[in-house]
Amino acid sequence: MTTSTDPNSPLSLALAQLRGAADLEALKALERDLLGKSGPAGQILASIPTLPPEERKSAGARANEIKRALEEALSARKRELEDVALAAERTGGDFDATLPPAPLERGGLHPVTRVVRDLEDLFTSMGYTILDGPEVELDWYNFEALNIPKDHPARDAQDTFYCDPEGRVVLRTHTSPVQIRAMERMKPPFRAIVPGKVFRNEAVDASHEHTFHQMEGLVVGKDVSVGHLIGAMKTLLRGVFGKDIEIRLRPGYFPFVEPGFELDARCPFCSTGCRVCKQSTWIELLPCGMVHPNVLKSGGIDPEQWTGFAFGLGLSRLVMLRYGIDDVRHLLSGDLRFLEQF
Ligand code: FA5
Repeated sequence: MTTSTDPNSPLSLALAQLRGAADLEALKALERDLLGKSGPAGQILASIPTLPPEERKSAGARANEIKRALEEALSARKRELEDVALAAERTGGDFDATLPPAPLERGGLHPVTRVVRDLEDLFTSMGYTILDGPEVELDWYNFEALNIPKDHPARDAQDTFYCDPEGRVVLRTHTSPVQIRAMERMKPPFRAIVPGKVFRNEAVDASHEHTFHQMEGLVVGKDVSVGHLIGAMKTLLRGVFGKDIEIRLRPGYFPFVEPGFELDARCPFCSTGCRVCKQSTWIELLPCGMVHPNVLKSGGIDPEQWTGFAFGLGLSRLVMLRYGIDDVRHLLSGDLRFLEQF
């Protein structure tokens, strides 16, 4: 703020001096001179007792205006000089404003995010909807509605973090509860995938985390069959590994599918056996199956009219396979040395 347009007024001269201060030292000296008793505001204040009473008020206001203008100019110049000093310090004292700036450090996408985005692109291109569901889930959705009543032995396979003493609320142990939520919300026919975080209260090692990612898939329609399931799984693997991958189905037990399968994929890294496939040439990858009629009923869908398939991809393990990561615990470690590699 300037309060005078006369370039030779004491205020204009003082402002010009402040703006032209060569360094912080000089600025400090100017502050002493210009904002002290002998500065333009100080002089007006000193003259007030000698003025006629009717002029004193306006003289006081003018002195305050000048003081404010000088303080603003002082702190603006101080900021400029500090920036210059800082830049000089950073460049070893030789600050050259004409040099190009140091390159910005760029972040990267987390490997799980990369794989999720690729899978989302792949599945949306096939007409699938992407769904989300709560990580803190009701026991009903996580277990009961999926045909896993209380005391069912299948609960033991998914060590659960309970959130309340009655056991009504849990951290979801898999993405399958979103099957029921999807059925409640969407009218068949529909196809959906659900990438998300899940939690299990289990001993942690190189292939087991307490918090990891899965991706559920659910298709409900007329006459949906195991053939459709196999076709979808082959497309998924082609999308992830960029080539056709041989698969095989073994029987697998999950109370919410019937029949249930464990889908193994031919190892994408070898033909005779390697460390990744534990010398077997097969990798256990994808539990899946035909949706159990009880589950359709829990979701409000008539199993006489509709059938469906579901799969529960171990996303964290797939990410490890794709990027050759040897320990699942790296994924959520937040260790920049790991993350910077992607
Ligand atoms: C399930 O969670 C079922 N909901 C999958 C399913 C969905 C079956 C739909 C049928 C139909 P399972 O407990 O096997 O199944 O876990 C699925 C995958 O999650 C496993 O194959 C494995 O890749 C991964 N997984 C399981 N536990 C861990 C863990 N502690 N750390 C990292 N990945 C894990």
